[in-house]
Amino acid sequence: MGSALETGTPSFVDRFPQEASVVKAALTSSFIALFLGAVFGLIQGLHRTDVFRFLDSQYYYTVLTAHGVLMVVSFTIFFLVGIFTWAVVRSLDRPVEDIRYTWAWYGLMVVGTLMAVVAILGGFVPSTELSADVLYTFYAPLQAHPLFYGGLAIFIIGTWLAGADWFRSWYAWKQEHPDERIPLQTFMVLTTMLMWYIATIGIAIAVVGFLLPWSLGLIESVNPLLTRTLFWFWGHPVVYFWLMPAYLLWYTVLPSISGGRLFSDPLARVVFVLFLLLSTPVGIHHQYVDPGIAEGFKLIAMTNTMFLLLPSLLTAFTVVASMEHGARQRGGSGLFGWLRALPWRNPAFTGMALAGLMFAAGGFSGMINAGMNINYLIHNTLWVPGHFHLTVGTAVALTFMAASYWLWPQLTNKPLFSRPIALTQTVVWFVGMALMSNAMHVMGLFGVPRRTAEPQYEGFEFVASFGSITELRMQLALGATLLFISTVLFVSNIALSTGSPTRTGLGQPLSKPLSPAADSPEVLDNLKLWFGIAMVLVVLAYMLPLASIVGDSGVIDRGVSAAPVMIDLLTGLNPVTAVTEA
Ligand code: HAS
Ligand code: CU
Repeated sequence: MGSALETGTPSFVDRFPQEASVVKAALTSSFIALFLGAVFGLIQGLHRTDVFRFLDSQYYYTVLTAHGVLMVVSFTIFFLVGIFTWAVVRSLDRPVEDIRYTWAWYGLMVVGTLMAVVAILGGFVPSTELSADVLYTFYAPLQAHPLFYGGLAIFIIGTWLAGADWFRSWYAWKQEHPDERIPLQTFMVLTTMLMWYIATIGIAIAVVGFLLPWSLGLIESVNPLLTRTLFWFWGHPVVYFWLMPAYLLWYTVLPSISGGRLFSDPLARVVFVLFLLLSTPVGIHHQYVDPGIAEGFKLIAMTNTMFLLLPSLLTAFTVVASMEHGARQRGGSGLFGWLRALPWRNPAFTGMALAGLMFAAGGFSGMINAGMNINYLIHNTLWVPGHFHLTVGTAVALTFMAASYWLWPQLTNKPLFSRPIALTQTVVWFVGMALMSNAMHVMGLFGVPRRTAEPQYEGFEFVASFGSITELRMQLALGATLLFISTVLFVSNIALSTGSPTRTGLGQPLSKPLSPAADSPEVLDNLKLWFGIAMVLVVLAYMLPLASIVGDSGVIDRGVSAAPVMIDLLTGLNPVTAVTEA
């Protein structure tokens, strides 16, 4: 540590070298996944727009699965475990309890990923038994090789153990600081992990109880509606598992980068508690068109989803207020004039601000998805990929890249290779995504389907009128190409930073919130209470729909099951006839 103080603030690696190695390993895994995912993304974007076809259409699902899984399972979650480890160690200001344990869960996640990726890539080699062309929404009836499900299970167990690692650190810290509030970053990590433990119950049952035994041939058939419902039980909260590390960065790092302070620590805590409570009991909003789930349950999911907008709207307010505070500290003034005083030349800032801006649009398309009646218009169209490329593909991905420009030097003691390239990269991402997601949303409204290699509707022409499908296809392909270029710029900038001359003291201190935790009631830090309420809400939202699905399939004796009667009362619908009619 001694020499580190010579040139400035000690960085994370000066203070916690062993933990910095794990964080670096996790981020490196994440960036490798990002790069590979981007290669598949480009192939697929050019293929479905018919601009250039690298492969036969029979491989489209293999490419799409590789793109989806590498991006939303590997890239996002490896980044999450890296950033959460950093956040817990930094905010508790203590090393992990046992670094071998930390490496063990990271190792499990790597093994799980490799198994799943081998199974997916097997799809390119028809002579092998391997294939997992099941998309990242891997519910039945599509079936993958057991290696894929096994890999996923091991990966998820790795994340559970990672969560236990962070709880363990917090517990040890608490023994020494019995009267203190949980540091904000640790609070965010712990509430997110509680949400994750609840959410993964669904996917664990789906994978271990049904999909894996089915693909091993141990059971002959599965109930597709049941595995879909269990999938979405997890498949919605997982989107907040991707988003929460970005929120953590927006709340705790972005204000400092903007030159100011977080507006309110208590409000940030409220937001994370709301996500813990509301993330899971909404999954049925992905199943509005599924027959076999009574309308009343869909209505409940829709209502919960609308409540779930609240923490993001609160975030928009708090984060922008903190940015404005920073800008005014830097001399900005006027109603909107302060925007000019923000540090737009700093790639970490610009990336996160542009990510936030796009999230505003992604949030609005989410509200449209969530409306039960209007969902029928856009479900299974290209609109939905348009939505999630703004949310996970920009709010999350661009924030992660921007934050890496800030964090990576503090993990390695090596300055970033090039700030101008980094700045260009964030802007290229923004422009590429603006084109691609705009085209996707509009094409979705025209009814162009998602998840297909052959959606062309017209032949490819070089002259295309503005707003025609052909023009939109070109817009999509151009956007996809820019996104690929942006990814290459990002990954190579980070890779080249490793070779730059070593320095010490690259630490970037974080500012304190304007309104500290002490301003809020202590009950906010009562994790057991929030976890308990969250469990109750999940049981309320899912018990009856699951009971009716299981009951209809005959697993539960209808004679003793109260579910159909209660469903009748709740919805005025007879679920059994509802199923047969649908
Ligand atoms: Fe979603 C489908 C509803 C958020 C991801 N979503 C998907 C799928 C994915 C996904 C991957 O109700 C496709 C799944 C599949 O393959 O089938 N989504 C919502 C709603 C929200 C939402 C209501 N989604 C997300 C997030 C995701 C994500 C976050 C990933 C990270 N989504 C749906 C529905 C479907 C769906 C339906 C099913 C569609 C179908 O039919 O298949 C909300 O959480 C959104 C709330 C967000 C806001 C925006 C707040 C704005 C902020 C910005 C602040 C500005 C800043 C910058 C910081 C209300 C916080 C300022 C800058 C300056 C310069 C000042
Ligand atoms: Cu959802």
